[in-house]
Amino acid sequence: LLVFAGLDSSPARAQSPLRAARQFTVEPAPAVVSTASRAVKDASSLLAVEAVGPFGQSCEPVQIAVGESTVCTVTVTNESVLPANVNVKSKVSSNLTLLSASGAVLQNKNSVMTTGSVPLAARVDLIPTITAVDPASTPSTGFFPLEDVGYAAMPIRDEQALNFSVPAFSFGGQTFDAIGVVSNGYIVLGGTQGNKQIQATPQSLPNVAAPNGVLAPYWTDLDGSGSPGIRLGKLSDGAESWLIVQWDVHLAGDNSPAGQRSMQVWIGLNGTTDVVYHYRTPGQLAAPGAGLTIGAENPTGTAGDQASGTPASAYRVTATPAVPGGSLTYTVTIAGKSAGTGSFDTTASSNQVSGVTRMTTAVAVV
Ligand SMILES: [Ca+2]
Repeated sequence: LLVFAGLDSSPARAQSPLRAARQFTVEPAPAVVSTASRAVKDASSLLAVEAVGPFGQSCEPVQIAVGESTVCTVTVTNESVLPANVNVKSKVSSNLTLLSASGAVLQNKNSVMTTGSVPLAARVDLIPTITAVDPASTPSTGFFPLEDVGYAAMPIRDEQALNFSVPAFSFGGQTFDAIGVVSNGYIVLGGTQGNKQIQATPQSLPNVAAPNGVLAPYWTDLDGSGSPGIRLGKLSDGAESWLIVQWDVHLAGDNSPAGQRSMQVWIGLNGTTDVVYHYRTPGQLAAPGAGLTIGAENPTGTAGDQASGTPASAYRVTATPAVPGGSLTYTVTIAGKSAGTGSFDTTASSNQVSGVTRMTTAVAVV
């Protein structure tokens, strides 16, 4: 038995054995907030930058009288995915004098430095993993046709994305409240910002080139024109609710029955990573000529996973959260020696970055 509520239209009452196992309440679907297509130019670059940083410092206050003191704080964080050994040193201009340091060692009245190279742990990425699962182990026990419960299809063209504001959901410890649904069989977490995120050629995941942050139940060259398109639904079983994205599209250039492709992404709205892919015809989908990726990728495109072959079952995507890289902080107390403009200067070097990173904070003595 299915329970329906919150719909204006009267939904069909058809049931399949697959769906008899669970009762769902039907809720209003999110609406399209924007669309993007390959016709729209996008100048932004989405490549991830790997570096040791941010490197920051500040002094409080930045103006002192002769004989008064100020406290400066230096922080260096390893944002690379490799461990880094970092050397940091600071010095003051001649009208300032160092009184004390915490977290670093005074060399003399003008300079302070870390004790040798300080090892900073690598940043760990959000890492998605995809696993084939028995559809019967999932909440819907299989593909749950949203048209059966009254959700209308939204047309989608070839090479197009529909962006939706959606109820907040968690993926690998990050929260998203928008998705971009691309006609080529994948979702972009957070929504698409331009045409670089609409790609007909599936990537081998991970790939730092756009699109990144993809949930791809069936990424290949697909076309929604002349097909129903996209349905978005929200179903609840009373205890949990799910956002469901459904594609009813076709292989580019083949709107025959053999070219039809219908798949769903179920996203649990429960504060944890809960993502499942379903197919209307599992095991019967010939591999498309344009290639096929069934997988998931993190928002920076630096970690991802994919299944091999054509969909033979349902898939579950899990994700381990990112862990920030190690950081070091030291503070120094500086006194004003003579009136004039002065500065607190810090340099940082690392075995992961060539050259030296430099930062200067002006400290005025009045
Ligand atoms: Ca990518």
